[in-house]
Amino acid sequence: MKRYVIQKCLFYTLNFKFLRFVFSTLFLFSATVQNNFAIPEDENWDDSYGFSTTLDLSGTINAIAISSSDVYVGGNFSTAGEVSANNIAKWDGSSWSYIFAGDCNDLAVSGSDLYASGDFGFSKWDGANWSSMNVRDVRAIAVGGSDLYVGGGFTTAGGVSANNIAKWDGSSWSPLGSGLNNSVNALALNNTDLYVGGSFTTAGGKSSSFFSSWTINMIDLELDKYVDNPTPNVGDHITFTVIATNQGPDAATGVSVTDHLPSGYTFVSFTTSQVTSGQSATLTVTATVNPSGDYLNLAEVSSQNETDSDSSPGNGVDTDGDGNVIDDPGDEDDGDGAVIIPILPVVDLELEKSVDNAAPYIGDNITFIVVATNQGPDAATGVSVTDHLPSGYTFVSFTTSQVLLVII
Ligand SMILES: [Ca+2]
Ligand SMILES: [Ca+2]
Ligand SMILES: [Ca+2]
Ligand SMILES: [Ca+2]
Repeated sequence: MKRYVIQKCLFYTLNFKFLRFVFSTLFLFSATVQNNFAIPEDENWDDSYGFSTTLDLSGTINAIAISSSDVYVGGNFSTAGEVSANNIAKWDGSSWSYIFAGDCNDLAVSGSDLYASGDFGFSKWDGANWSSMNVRDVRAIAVGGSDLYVGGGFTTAGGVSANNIAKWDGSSWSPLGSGLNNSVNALALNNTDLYVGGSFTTAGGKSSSFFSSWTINMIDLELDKYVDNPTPNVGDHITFTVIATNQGPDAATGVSVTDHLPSGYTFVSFTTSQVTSGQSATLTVTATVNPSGDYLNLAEVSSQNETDSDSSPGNGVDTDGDGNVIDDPGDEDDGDGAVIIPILPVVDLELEKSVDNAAPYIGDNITFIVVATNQGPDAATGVSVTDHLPSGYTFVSFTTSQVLLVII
């Protein structure tokens, strides 16, 4: 068609050559056309599927999905290459095969399954059979790991209430919060951010102008720490308890809590436990109170796999910088501290010494009795008594009684 028009122009050029400016204009036009013909075809594009080939498709393609080395195309066509095909076909790198379906508007591969949406609804092809996914009017599909996200114009997915967007985890449907107030036409997933576009004006009840994003695997870790005795004696055993709780809505994985026992304590033992729901975990640390040192004990969530809605792991406990780290509502909720005020024990040791015979003969055996008594109020430990037998005596024997060390 284009070549015909050019020849016609040249013809007019010959007939109106006396009009100089017209000739000039037409000459320029002619030169431009010649330049177009000089442009080589792009080597990047593959012409294997052209109309004159045996691999051509007979209608429009709306979606493409990749599964390993296979490429699925979906659209509105009746033949793929030399095989009859209804709207979905597979290209294995050398030939077409087909999967019978209605008009297809989107495709996605998750695991070994092909998911397709179209005038037939939303269905899964497992390589041998179609099965309905029980969602109507799906217009966009995104795959994240083993999860599948679909958007469209629906209020239920597999019987579960879901407003225009839903997640399929391989076995069941679930909504994404309260969803969108109007239809979803586009989805794209980037790590943990699912971007959503459509005709909606609210997303999750929040104002949103036709575009929003949903954070996948949102969690809310909270951490509380306390000590069983805030005023122990030096030398006492005390126990710190750290409770990490996930307020959800999604499951938390890879959660690590860091608790550095400061210099005011000597480590004794620890235990961990996880409640059956998997939503909270408890760490207890037993330590001895040292006579001096740092007694402020901090604990914080130091890592996790998912995104926390209101805190970041490993950024310190005093996140508001006010110096308070103990149950401070101004700090992030994934860290906490506990402190003690150590008390030096007070004792009152008394010692009394007596001899059983104050006027013995030379050579007699006599007995000295040393009584050490603790009048308290705290326990006395590490008590030593020294008794040097002077040169006027020769040692014979000694006995001790635990009574001497009993605390009063
Ligand atoms: Ca949190
Ligand atoms: Ca606390
Ligand atoms: Ca934090
Ligand atoms: Ca603080």
